[in-house]
Amino acid sequence: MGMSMNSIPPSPNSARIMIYCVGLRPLMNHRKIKKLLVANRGEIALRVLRSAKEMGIQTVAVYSEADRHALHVRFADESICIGPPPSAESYLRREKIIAAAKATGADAIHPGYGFLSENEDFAQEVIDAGLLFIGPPPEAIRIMGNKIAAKNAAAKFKVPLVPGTSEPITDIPEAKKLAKQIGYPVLIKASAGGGGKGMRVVNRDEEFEEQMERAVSEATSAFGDGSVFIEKYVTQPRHIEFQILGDQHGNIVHLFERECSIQRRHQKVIEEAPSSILTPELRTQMGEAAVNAARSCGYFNAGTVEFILDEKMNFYFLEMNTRLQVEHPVTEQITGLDLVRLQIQIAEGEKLPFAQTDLHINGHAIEVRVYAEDPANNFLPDIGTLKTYRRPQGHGIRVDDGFEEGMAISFFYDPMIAKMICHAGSREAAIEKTIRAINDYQITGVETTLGFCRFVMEHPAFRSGKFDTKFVEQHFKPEFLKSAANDGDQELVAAALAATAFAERTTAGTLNEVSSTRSKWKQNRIK
Ligand code: MV4
Repeated sequence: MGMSMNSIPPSPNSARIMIYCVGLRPLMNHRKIKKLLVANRGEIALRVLRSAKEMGIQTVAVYSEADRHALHVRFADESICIGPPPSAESYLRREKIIAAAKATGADAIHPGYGFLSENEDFAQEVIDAGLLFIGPPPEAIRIMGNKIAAKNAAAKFKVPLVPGTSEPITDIPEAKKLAKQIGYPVLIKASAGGGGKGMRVVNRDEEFEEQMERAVSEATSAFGDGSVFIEKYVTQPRHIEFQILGDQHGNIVHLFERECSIQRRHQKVIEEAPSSILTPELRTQMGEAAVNAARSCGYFNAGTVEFILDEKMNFYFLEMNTRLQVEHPVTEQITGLDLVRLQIQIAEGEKLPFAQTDLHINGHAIEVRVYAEDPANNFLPDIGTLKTYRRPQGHGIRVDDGFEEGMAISFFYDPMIAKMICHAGSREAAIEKTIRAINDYQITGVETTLGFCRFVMEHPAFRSGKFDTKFVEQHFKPEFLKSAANDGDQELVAAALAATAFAERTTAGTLNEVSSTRSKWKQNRIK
């Protein structure tokens, strides 16, 4: 195995630097990958391994001691242990992963999502080790990892931004003046933040100092970087993100949008493609803005540009995620493309095999995330063993998961069991398919978010397409999952009525039966 390492060309640092100086584009790596190491675990590791295998690429899995018997380990051609269960001692150890690649003779690393996927130092170290990083250039990760730098880069390419400050705030009285100019409510955001961490809403002038101090101290303790900036607060936005793909020859296209407004505490629960509110004109405009945002940081490979859309249908760039995202399958279903295959081809130096005008939306796809969490108990993780685990099947139903019946969901990692993606000809048909598939999904042993996802699918606000990022907060109460016939609470009764179909199915009335459909399944078998 050590021998194959010799076949990897030496690190092309000098060439890279030269080309940087000439055209600001990194080296075109025309290099076929023979062996790929996947620096991740769970469903995404399997997802990436599958595409690699299909392309005839040898595969290497890395695993922590907790994942010795995990599916990604069994599925890969080779595997290598990288340390104890905590991710800080295994999946986050850059040097161990690069050493694993060298030891197995891998010539490329795919980071998946989470873990090291948006770590610019890791990307650079992979390149410096003479390996291909299946992702964007480190410089693009660096720019987009800093929200202020990201906004300034995007602004140069005329991407619309939320009105706000373009530099980190140091002087509080000065910042307060700016907030007044912008107009309350304003939002204080951490420059190093993302995913909602370190954000503070300020409604009035009098609150400014207090919220400012909180934001800075939160940002300092969470990111080791206290720089913050201010934006006008968009009160009930929709979260719409565009998938982009760029090659190393300067071609960038977008693969349309994903609607991600159904979130809970910045955790996405349901995503769909396309969004039900974009007009073709707005889609074109936002798509062009997304491509420009990518261009502004010299991006290539797969990435996602996040926008918020206000009630007047104005859109604003928020940030860019420089990785393959959890919800990428909805885009794959409506475009018919394999994003991981394309990521690999791009890293190999190939040109994009299509132009923007070749791309079309086919039907509608919805993804529901199945977490081992208890929606009746504030979505607390409910780790345990999957006593029963049966996936739904059928035309247009895709399940990306990393478990089999009898396996345990580990306390060390994210409690996502699976993503279920339903694809149909229209949004209505995709919703119906999703509900049927949820009902067919059989999980016992842990509580899951399946019942919650059915609640969303059946809710009039979701069905009408008129909802925003406050949907869960506004419409969901855990009581809906237990019993519809509660007390005289007006709002509760109204919403319970909205969820009638849902309530009728929950005969015994506890979430366990809802999410697992255990009782229903038993009945079916008795009959
Ligand atoms: C905002 C916003 C309103 N106004 N910025 C949340 C995560 C991070 N990506 C940025 N976020 C927001 N930025 C302005 N100027 C509202 C949010 C926001 C949000 C955005 C997308 C999806 C869900 C959200 C939930 C709460 C707040």
